[in-house]
Amino acid sequence: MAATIDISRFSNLAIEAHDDGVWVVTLNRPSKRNALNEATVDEMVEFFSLAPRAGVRAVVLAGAGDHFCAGLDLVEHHDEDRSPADFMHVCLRWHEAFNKMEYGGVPVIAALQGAVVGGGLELASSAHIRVMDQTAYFALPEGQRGLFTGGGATIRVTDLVGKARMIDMMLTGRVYQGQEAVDLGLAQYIVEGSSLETAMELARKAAQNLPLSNFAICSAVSHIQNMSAMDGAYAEAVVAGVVNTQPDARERLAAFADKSAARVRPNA
Ligand code: 1HE
Repeated sequence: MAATIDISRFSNLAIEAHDDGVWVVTLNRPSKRNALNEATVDEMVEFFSLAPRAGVRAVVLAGAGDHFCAGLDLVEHHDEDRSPADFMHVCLRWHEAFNKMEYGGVPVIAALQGAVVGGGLELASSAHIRVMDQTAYFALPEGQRGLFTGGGATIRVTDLVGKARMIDMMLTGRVYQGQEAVDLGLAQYIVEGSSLETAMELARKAAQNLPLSNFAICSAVSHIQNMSAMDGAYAEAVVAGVVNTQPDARERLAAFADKSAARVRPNA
């Protein structure tokens, strides 16, 4: 059942495991602005397939260099001169990777800087939390390139910003950045300093939750969104039945009952 992740197998991703169960996965083609070629997506499928069974408590997803990710590798796409069927399979592979992130049950926190564009935004929108720095900007330049989104933007970016803004971004190449991007939901945090540092703090915090609680949060919420309200409520009850009676939670509940656990207070 348990899996191991052999870091030496990865070259397009730089992977680093920390003692507290936080893993840092870095898109590592900065000279190509971390554009997503087929090999990188294959490595993402491999990592995110293994992570839920390998004791990974949280993942920070980052991009090396000044840009998070420039989206589809346009040069590879040009050189491969793909058939419709070929590109459909490329997209299905992206979906496999991104679904494993969103539905895998391990918290994924994206640390964003510079361009988060096209497929880069599709990738970022598959993470559970997005932290941007002051340089980060979001766009869907597919329209200008004679392309269309294929990595889930029609679902995930539309979920974040709504249909009208998504269509505007695609038609006009509109760029969002700064506080406005947070206000629209493209990121949940904007920081003055390094997005990686804040993403690490958030990941360490999430990693302290019980794994089964995190599994439910980072899998059930997304699944339930795809259901009718009736079925979703039913699924929620079933998941809560399992999670909320887990033996590992008893210690935390006891600490609340004996008043030794921290209380929820407003920020100072
Ligand atoms: C790339 C890519 C790429 C850079 N594919 N190679 N995505 C886009 O339309 C974004 C395209 N990229 C850009 O607009 C810019 O490159 C950036 C704003 C991200 C960065 O600008 P800059 O000035 O720092 O870099 P650059 O000089 O444009 O590029 C540096 C190198 O990265 C250069 O390679 P070199 O070998 O000539 O040095 C570029 O070719 C390479 N590079 N971006 C391949 N995207 C499943 S459907 C998804 C649909 C999409 O994602 S459409 C793609 C949208």
